[in-house]
Amino acid sequence: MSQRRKFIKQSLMGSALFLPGVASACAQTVEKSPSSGEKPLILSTWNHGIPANADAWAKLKEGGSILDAVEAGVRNTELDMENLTVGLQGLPDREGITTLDASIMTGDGSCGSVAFVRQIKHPISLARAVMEKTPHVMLAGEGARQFAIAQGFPLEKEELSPKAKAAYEEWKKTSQYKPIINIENHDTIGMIGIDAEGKLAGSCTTSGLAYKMHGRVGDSPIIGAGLYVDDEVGAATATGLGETIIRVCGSFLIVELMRQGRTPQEACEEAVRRLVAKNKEGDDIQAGFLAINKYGEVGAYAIRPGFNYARATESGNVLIDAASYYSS
Ligand code: SD4
Repeated sequence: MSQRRKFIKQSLMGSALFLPGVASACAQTVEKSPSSGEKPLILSTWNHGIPANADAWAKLKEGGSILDAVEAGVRNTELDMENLTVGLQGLPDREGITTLDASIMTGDGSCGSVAFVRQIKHPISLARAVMEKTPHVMLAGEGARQFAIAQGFPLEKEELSPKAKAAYEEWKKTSQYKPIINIENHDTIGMIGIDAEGKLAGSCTTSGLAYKMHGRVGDSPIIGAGLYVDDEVGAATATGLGETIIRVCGSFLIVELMRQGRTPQEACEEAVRRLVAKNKEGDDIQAGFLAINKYGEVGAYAIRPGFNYARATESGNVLIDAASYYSS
């Protein structure tokens, strides 16, 4: 962002602080995440974005496409036994079954996704197979599993990981169904990237909300909600309480705002404002967005503090704290 625009924004924010009732809602939006403008560039949500970015970067360096890179990157997270929000090690639904959602998209409009799928170690690769080998965009549940078998994906044994099992046993003591995502309860990976020629791709994979209703599908496999990519404009991905993100078509909204001239940062901020305005879920929720435009500029913004993301360029792979709508 130019110094002039930054100054105007800061002045506006400064004046907003004097309006009664506006202060808390507008706090903390000023400091932008650094916009590198560098290409290639890979961005992903949360701390585990660092190893995921490293794998994506390695794939690019060995001559893979940006699509290959965003697939390889999140496959790392799908195998991360410490992550209880991605992959088969993720926390189960309220019936004790782990079900997965994933999507993948390239900037020419090609996309594929799977939802409510069981026993598949790499749902992101299954989403890619839907994109490349079927006339459809989305397969769900048993149909997705049947397609996986037909494509030669191994079916994993349906059992909870030790950490997920222990957490589920604990949860069953109260069986409290309160689908919140706050800052301690998240970890979905959304990854977006741009190659040296300006081609974009993105991926998103999750086990969704812990203890969700059986059959619940979040934003991550929904093209336009958890992920959207357009080579003419840029890309966006989301993390957090999926219901709130679906309600505003979050990732599509951000790409469309960028198309109309907003920077990635401005677009993410507007999407969060829209989401908060439509949010009926209560006050304790978290959702965050990441975006890049076709120039390789970056935006990131969340409802609450605590959202971070990993950014990989030629100059390194670093973790960055995103600004948020509410301050701590
Ligand atoms: C969902 N958006 O299923 C996902 C959850 C998430 O970090 O992002 N967790 O609602």
